[in-house]
Amino acid sequence: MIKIWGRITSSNVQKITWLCETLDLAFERFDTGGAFGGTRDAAYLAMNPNALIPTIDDDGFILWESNTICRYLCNKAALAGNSAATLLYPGDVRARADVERWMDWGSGAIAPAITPVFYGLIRVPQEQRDPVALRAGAQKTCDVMATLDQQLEGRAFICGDHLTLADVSLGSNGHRFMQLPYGLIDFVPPALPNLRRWYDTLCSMELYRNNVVMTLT
Ligand SMILES: N[C@@H](CCC(=O)N[C@@H](CS)C(=O)NCC(=O)O)C(=O)O
Repeated sequence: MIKIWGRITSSNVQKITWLCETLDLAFERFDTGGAFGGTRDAAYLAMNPNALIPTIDDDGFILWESNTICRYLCNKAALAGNSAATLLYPGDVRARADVERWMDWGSGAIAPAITPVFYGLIRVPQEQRDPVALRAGAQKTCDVMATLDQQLEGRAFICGDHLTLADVSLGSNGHRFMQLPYGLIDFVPPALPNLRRWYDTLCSMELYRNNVVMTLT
């Protein structure tokens, strides 16, 4: 059974548990990181020297970096004949590169934009909030998300008509983006209708709701 270290409130852990359930892979998750701590314990650092979550152990194979974990789990499942894995992570080199492009874009563009806004609005006490910086961060996040909105024009999912690892990888920050309490800093995000439709579609999927759609904490 796959072991996963990481609290479920982490966007990077949510994508792994959502993927495991989508692929029907059995796993056991250990609350780690944030208020649970444990990431600086010697045993954890021996697995993941970054002191970050998630980390997995698949029958003795230790792996960190959430997108790499997603690709590994899909590759392994596909080799075992799991047809859901080949839909999520296509074998065709161009289709696969398209999926990987959006996964990398999520790490390189969305995560650095949304993470400070998420922390500022959800985890920083009100008296310590910097509304001017947060409004600028929220605007930057919306500018980045506008690229995703454009990609979703005429497409049900990021890379076409079915769910791929691109959606699994970006879906957790998609939930955060849609649910952040922008009113706390008097910020009104633009409509981004394609993004809204994509999010609504994901919300109609039981495994997304079970693993990702939760109160932001
Ligand atoms: N690029 C890494 C980022 C990992 C990361 O930043 N994880 C955050 C949670 S989303 C973390 O470990 N924060 C410290 C903590 O929760 O204790 C990945 O995708 O796995």
